Amino acid sequence: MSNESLANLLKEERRFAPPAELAANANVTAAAYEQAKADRLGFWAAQARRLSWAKEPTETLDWSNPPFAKWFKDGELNVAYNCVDRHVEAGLGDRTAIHFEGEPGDSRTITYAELQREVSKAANALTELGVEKGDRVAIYMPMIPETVVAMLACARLGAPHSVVFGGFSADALATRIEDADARVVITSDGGYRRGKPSALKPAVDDAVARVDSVRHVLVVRRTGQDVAWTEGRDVWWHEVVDRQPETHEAQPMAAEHPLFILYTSGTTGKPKGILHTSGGYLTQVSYTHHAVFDLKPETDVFWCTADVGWVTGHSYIVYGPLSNGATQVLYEGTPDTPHQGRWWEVVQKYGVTIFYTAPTAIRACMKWGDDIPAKFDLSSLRLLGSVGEPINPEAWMWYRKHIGADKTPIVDTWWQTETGGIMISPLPGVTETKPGSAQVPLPGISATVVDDEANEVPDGGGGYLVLTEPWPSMLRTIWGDDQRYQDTYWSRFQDKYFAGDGAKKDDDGDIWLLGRVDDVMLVSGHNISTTEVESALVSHPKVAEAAVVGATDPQTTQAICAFVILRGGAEEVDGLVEELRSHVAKALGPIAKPKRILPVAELPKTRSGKIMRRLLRDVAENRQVGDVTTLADSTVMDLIQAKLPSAS
Ligand code: 6R9
Repeated sequence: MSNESLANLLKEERRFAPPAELAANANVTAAAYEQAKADRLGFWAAQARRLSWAKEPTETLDWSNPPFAKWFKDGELNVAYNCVDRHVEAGLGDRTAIHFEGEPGDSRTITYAELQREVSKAANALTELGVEKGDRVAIYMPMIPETVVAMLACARLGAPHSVVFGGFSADALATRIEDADARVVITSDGGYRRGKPSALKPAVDDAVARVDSVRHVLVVRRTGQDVAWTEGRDVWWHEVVDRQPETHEAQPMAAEHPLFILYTSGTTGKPKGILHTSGGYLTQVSYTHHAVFDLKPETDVFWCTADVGWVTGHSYIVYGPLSNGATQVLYEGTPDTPHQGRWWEVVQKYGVTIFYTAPTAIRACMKWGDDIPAKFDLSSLRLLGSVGEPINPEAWMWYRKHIGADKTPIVDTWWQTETGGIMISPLPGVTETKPGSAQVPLPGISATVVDDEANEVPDGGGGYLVLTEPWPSMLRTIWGDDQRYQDTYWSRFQDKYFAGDGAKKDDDGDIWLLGRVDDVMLVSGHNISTTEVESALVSHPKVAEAAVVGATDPQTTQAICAFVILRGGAEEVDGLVEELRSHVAKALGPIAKPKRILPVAELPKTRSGKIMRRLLRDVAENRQVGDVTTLADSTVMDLIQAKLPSAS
């Protein structure tokens, strides 16, 4: 296989230096790279001291049985104590922890002192329901404060939580409850989505009926809609939590005590229960939140728009920000309810200073038009972040210009459910940023790009992203399946962690992520990245979004087939498809010219916003479309197929 085409496609020359003021006051400077390089374990041992330990660890890493890592193994701490109580003990009880904004417009402000009381009551309630250290608790909730409280209450008791995204079906929930053998499920009657109450309890009733491990279902009343009730099993949160004592003594846990299981959807096979533990996980999410977002807890208002059902919500809504004593926004609903400026209205209302979202959302905002954010005062913003997919350079430029007033730095953060915390990202006070690149492994993180034979590629080369040293917030295993953990992540390139992403290094050695390797195309002997062709398409003024797949082709092995969403409802005019094909050929070279381009109204996405190219490949190859259960909107595929003149 040739990797050079992967390496030499897109040339991005734009550079953005950190704003001088931010650089001068940055939490982390270039010295951190040097310190970590000189003594990686010493660096992480120092970061662990950001936390409050009941027993300080003396050993940083035990890697005697790779790939099974133990970080800070003789240390003891309580994660919830670190996220809540210690801030109250430090006199910060009156600081706002959460500005909650419900979709219908209701709002609540919760201070750290209130959060401490709520978490203590919830921990007492779970204890009354029989939850003990080590028991698993499933959480199936909307984006409301009780969700955060429930997670912290579990952490406080050492009962690993398994948060299942509220948009998942009863089926998906049942599989996950069963795999983790959860004893209690915490849910709500429903949540508000797209302007109306959306029920959650029926899916729980359905799922719990199919498994036998669940003893209790704890139900938060959010929407007030009718719910079916199983006496003895179901209990209302307000009945059992509200009457509990407001104090609870947090017990220290061993650093390697399991904190949570989070299932990754995965495109094939049974979902993988990614296991994260306490001390190393909290160290890395706390450090990365401080370093990458330059958080000043006294003055910043942080907002991560992810759902807590995804790892981004775990690490950068719950554990990272709260361990740092941050003030943050928690928003329940969708970005376009009741209007397409809702997010910017929330930024204006709370004076959000740091905003973290996904490329899919940025592209949606581009599609809705520049005039929408322009109606709001976004001048409080000083830092923007991106996560979840490669961000197309044009989306990056739009984000900076229309949300960031052409001056805020953007941190493009690469990481995974498995890595637990951010791994590759610019540092906002240090790195000269490049649109579309996550650029550099963080201090203390060892990442590189290798070829098929596991050799590191030179600058300018392309191949596979690997992590070459263990890191504190790494997954410890796949729940109940050590073998699958080894096979999936540690067998392809001997002792290196294989992330499953294609990547290249540019001439400066900076890393560019090129999408999942399953999505890389092989065209006439050249590996071509779907990400790069998509970015070339999105750089055309008429294109808002693009998804590219390789379809089997008798002449060229695979032929590039693109699905595009036109911008601002642009009309599909004669000659536009031809213009777009030439545009890609001009940007990337003739080899990357799509054979077919099909304008569509929507693209198939997972519920966390990642494009599901597998389904588009089915369409492009004229096959029956495969499993659509993880799609956010399963009607999208019908729309796309209806547009096809003939699928050949
Ligand atoms: C945090 C999260 C992980 C996969 C990952 C990669 C893609 C995430 C990215 C990115 C390019 C970025 N990904 N961030 N690709 N640039 N900044 O999204 O976790 O849901 O497990 O997905 O997402 O393909 O391997 P998860």
